[in-house]
Amino acid sequence: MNSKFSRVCVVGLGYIGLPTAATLASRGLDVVGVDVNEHAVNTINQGKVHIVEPELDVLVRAAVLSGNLRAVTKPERAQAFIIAVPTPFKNGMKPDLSYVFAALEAIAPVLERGNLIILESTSPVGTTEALAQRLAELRPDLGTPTQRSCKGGVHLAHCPERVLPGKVIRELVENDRIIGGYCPCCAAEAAGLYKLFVRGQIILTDDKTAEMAKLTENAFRDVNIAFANELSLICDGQGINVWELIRLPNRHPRVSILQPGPGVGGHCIAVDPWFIVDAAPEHARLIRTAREINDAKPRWVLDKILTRAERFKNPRIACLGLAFKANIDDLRESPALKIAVELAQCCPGELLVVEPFIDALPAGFDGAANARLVDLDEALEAADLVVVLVDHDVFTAVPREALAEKIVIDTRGIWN
Ligand code: SAJ
Repeated sequence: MNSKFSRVCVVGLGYIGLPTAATLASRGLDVVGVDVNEHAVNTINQGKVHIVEPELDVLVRAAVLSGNLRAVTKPERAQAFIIAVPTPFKNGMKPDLSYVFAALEAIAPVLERGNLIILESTSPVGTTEALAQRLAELRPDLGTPTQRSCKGGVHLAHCPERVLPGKVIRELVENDRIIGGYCPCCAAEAAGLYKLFVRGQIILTDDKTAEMAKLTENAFRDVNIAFANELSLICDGQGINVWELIRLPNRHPRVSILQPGPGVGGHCIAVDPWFIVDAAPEHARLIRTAREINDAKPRWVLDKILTRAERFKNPRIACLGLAFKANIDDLRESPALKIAVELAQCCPGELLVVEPFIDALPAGFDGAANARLVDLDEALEAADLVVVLVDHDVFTAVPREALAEKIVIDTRGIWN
């Protein structure tokens, strides 16, 4: 394909940056991936991956073998720079943009006139504009974009990533892509890059609207999950099976309720709605309440487990899953992890943790002598209580006979 972009530098080789870098490399571009984590850089240069995501290993191996993808610890010159670093929150649910600004500062020395900078990290409204201001300070010589015009200097856009962990490789290509330009010329430049690999529609807007669009998608999902979680508490008190219940209104043509669970985890849905609340605390009442409902669910599950365990002097509790959702290894903000760690601290018995996607218990369990990482068969054999915290396929496939005479707490409704 004829394109002005032949060399791209991707800053941040995590769940978004690495798949994006490998996808661009698979389209024949020369891609330099940058990460401060040397272990990640070395692993990628061996054609391997440091994270679990279906099909990513094959894509990265091919990209590295072809010579189109290289990982380094410092940015190098390129025509386009993609920033895909974390935007967590810090104390008081305030956005922590330190990684984004550190990435900009790292690329600033190698930038040239005409380059394109894309912010993919989910960001509060105004972040792209703040980057433009910072860039003007860092490299006044570049004709950096100011006052909504790039004046033919450096182009800047926010193109939020919107892929679902577990389906990243497919969604990266097939999803529609929102491109928010700092000015219309910036948006057009960025569209030229995404056209190289996106099969979905490319929709142009301004940077602020793009920032808010991404936050809105995740807040919408959070509110819908909070509705399901609230229903699960109501149904529990009334002796109604919430999963059976939800199937019924969902047969209505205009009702589509999501699923309750042990809480909402991950680095996106459990975090991003707070960026809206932080910016408009007086108006974002529903969004805040949804966050509070979802954040309270792990405590409710924990209390339920402890109540059911009371009849045993030293209960053996099998906790199935630690990840924040099914079939991935990601433990960030995971409600399952929160519940299991607390259980290890307050349970008098033994905790048999099953998580097929990790090799050792994470740091949260340090000092918890009563907790062990075991395989599924051992846990099912020994446990008095079986608690499903994650709907990994291997758990869904457990034959019902293996659960006979066990107390089962199924927070995901997989054995309904
Ligand atoms: N969950 C439920 N019930 C449901 C659906 C999800 O309890 O019915 C829980 C999950 O178990 C998990 C959490 O919510 O703990 C979040 O999982 P998810 O699958 O809803 O979303 P993420 O965080 O993996 O990815 C989301 C996606 N956003 C939307 O679907 C609107 C994805 O498209 C975004 O790219 C991603 O956030 C992101 O990076 O922002």
